[in-house]
Order: sequence, then structure tokens, then C-alpha cells
Amino acid sequence: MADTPYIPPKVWQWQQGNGGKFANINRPVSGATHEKELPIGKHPLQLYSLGTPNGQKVTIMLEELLALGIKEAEYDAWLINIGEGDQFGSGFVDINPNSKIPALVDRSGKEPIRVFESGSILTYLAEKFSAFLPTTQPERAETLSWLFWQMGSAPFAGGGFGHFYAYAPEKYEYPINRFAMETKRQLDVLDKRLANNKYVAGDNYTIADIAIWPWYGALVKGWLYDAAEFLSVHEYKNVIRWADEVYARPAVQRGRRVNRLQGDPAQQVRERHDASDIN
Ligand SMILES: N[C@@H](CCC(=O)N[C@@H](CS)C(=O)NCC(=O)O)C(=O)O
Repeated sequence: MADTPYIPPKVWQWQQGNGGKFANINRPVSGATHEKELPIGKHPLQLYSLGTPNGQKVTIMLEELLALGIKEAEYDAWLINIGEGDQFGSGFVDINPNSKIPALVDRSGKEPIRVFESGSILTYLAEKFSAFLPTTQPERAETLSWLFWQMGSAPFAGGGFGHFYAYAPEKYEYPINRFAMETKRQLDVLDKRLANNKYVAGDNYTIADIAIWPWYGALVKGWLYDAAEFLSVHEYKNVIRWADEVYARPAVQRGRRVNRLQGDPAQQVRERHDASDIN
């Protein structure tokens, strides 16, 4: 416990610059901070994103669709650098009032259609191109259940565990314990599911795998928060088996590189406007 216990004031006040990694971009209000139009490329689908786990879900999906030979899934992927506040530009806020990547605009029809929230984007693309989302039950329900499981769970693994273990200005025992326990519980949920199923929703690779892999696949591969040893990820053998199988897919490796600003510079494809940008 800290030397001086924190006593919340009667009314919470915003303390700017609290020392955390995201102190300069986090605010208690929503909306645009500056005028900035979004660029528009030549393809039907315009993606505005960054190669974080949430961003990778969509670029992996688009690369999987292209790998199936669906040319209408061609896309421009523009970089939204959240560390520099691009998510608060007026054009981005128009397509996602929540100011978070990823956001997509489908310009293939008469009127542009905006789609935000990665789970919503995956579902939109799966329905538009009839791929990676089963049309019959119970497979469809199972896929959507795991897709929504990811949306509800990852904030505890990322915003909770990842934030306090890797990004907070100091190490605080209470939140690290609480969120490490929850993250391990989630990994155990997945491990038990994958003990008897090839993919998360059953026999087939679906948008549930595409949503879950960039978070939980990356955790067991040791790519997130330098936490593989701390979380004893070797315990989750079935998750590791599945993570390796998903990673072996060429579309996953391609999608993972798009809008990437971290790691090996040779693997970073900051913007993607053509398949050859990744080759
Ligand atoms: N539930 C959202 C989460 C999106 C999200 O948290 N995006 C982060 C990057 S991984 C972001 O844009 N953060 C910028 C900010 O919070 O200002 C989704 O799945 O799309």
C-alpha cells in the first residue's frame, strides 16, 4: 500500500499531465480538438487505423478477404497516429465520435458508410463479403458470442493489466494483481475452449479468431507488455497451438504489418494503398 493513502475528493477534477504514458492524449471530454480532413484513396474501402491489436483485426480481415480472391475488398489504409492526437482531428471524429482506431469508410455505394468499433467492422465486412461468419446455427451464434467475448474481455487485459504493468508511471500492486488475475482467467477460458476445438468458434476459422488472435495470440507469443514470464503464458498450451496455427496464415502476417509503427522497421508498412506495399 502507498505511504499516503489516496482519499478521493468530493468531486473529481482533471489533473492534466499525470505522468502516465497517455497523459498527453487522454481527456475527460470527447470531440475534435482541431480541423483536419481525412485523405481519400482510390479503393472502395478506406481504413483509418494504426497497427495495434485493435487495428490489426481489420487489416488481417481485409488481407484474408483479398486472399480469397475478393477484389472488392481492396483498401487504402491510412495512418492515424494516436500518440500525436490524429484521432481528435475533425475528419476522424466525423467517422468515429469515440476517437479510437480503427474506423472504416465504405465508399462502394451511392453514399459513404462509416463503420467504427473493430467488432462492428469485422461483422460488416463478413456480411458484405459472405466470409468468416457462418450463416447457420449454432456456428453463427458461437462466432458472435466469442467476438463479443473479445470486445468485453480485452479492455481488462489491455486497459487494465497492460496499462498498470507496462504503462503506468509507477508499479501499483493492487491493480496489477487484480488485472493479472483476470487476464490469466481469460487465457484459461480460451485454453479450455481450444482444447477441444481447432478454432475458437469450432471447426472453422472465423472473425472470432481474427478478433481474438491480435490480443491473446500476441500475449502467449510474448509480444505484449513483455509479460510472458510474469503471466506464465507457457501454461496455456492450447492457446499457443492455436496462436501458432493462426500466425502461419500469410494474410495474418501481412495484416499485422499494416499501419505498424513498432518493432522491426523492415516489417512496418505505415500506409497501404496497394498489395505491393506489403510485398
Ligand atoms: N473497442 C474499440 C477499442 C479501440 C481502441 O481502444 N483503440 C485505441 C488504440 S488500440 C485508440 O484508438 N486509442 C486512442 C485514444 O484512446 O485516444 C475497438 O475494438 O475498436
